[in-house]
Amino acid sequence: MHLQPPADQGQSTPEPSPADYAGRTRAPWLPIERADAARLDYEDFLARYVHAGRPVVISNVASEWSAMRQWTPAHFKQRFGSKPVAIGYGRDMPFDKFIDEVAASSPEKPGPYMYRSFLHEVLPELLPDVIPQNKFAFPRRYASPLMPEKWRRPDGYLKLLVGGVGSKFPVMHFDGENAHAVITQVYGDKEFIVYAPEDTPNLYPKKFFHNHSLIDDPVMQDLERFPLLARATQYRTILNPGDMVFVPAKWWHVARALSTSISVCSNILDGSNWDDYVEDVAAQEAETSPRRGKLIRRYLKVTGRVLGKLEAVQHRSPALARALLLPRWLAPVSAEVAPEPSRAQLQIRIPTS
Ligand SMILES: O=C(O)CCC(=O)C(=O)O
Repeated sequence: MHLQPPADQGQSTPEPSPADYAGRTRAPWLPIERADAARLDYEDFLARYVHAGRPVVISNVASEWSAMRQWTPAHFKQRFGSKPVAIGYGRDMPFDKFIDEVAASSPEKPGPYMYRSFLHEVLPELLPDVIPQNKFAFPRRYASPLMPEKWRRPDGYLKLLVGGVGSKFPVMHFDGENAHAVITQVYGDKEFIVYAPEDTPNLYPKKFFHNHSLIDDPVMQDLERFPLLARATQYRTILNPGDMVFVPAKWWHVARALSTSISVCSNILDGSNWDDYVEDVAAQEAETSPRRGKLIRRYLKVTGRVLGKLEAVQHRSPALARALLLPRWLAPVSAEVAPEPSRAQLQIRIPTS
């Protein structure tokens, strides 16, 4: 799907000087559609974006979070001191040292970008700061008690993303498990770029990590090395505090901090991305045991059908669904019946293997 740009939603992104990029071409881009949380009904969000596979930026999603008032680099430094945190794969650092490097980051010499710190595992102290749940980021089927424990993620893999100006998420990619992604900006500003799945042949996927792209910079493009990139349609936005971008399954994405930036990211799973989720998870399991892969596929297919039926009842008659206690068992179809996760639930340890 290539999207029509909304007429009145252009934004300009501060760009590095072209002189720094000899031989590179500045990419044309279209804005990602925008909506305001107060004017977007949750059911419309599901129909217009989640089930239509269409990205959107929703503003003012998190005004009640204490994170919006408290989270700053100085706050993290003071609160966590030298506690070790995961920055990237196999790379831990004391939090205070990391924050110093974030402060020293510049477009010419970008510092580290934190993208592997899952809140439940490393920073559970931060969980109360992101309650009440941003309803548009609700993890849906990931939170259902019918999900096998190994794949239950009541938090949708909630994690912290922090970087200084010029730093960026290390690779353009789409999320594993065919998950939808949601990134909510808490502090500072971040440029966010997405490409539709239809552009995959133009985005140079890596051979063994087919959801990672070889493209090093989608803004100042190396068209000699990546000529097909000129055919791809880039969508771009700037996330400001309180903005959340919804990135549908299989949409490529990458982000770059325009100032010191703090955000949280999580994933959504529901009927719209279930079938390929099942195939992804079954293939993962089959790598160690083909028999287990088959069993998991069968189990998840049945679970998907059951959840689909229960969700349909809830969609048609929320009152009946409530009487049948369905909201306890499934991913809610409406935020009005979405259970607010209790603190106890938020403190459970999410199994990682
Ligand atoms: O840095 C970002 O906002 C991108 C996050 C992301 O894509 C991810 O964690 O998978």
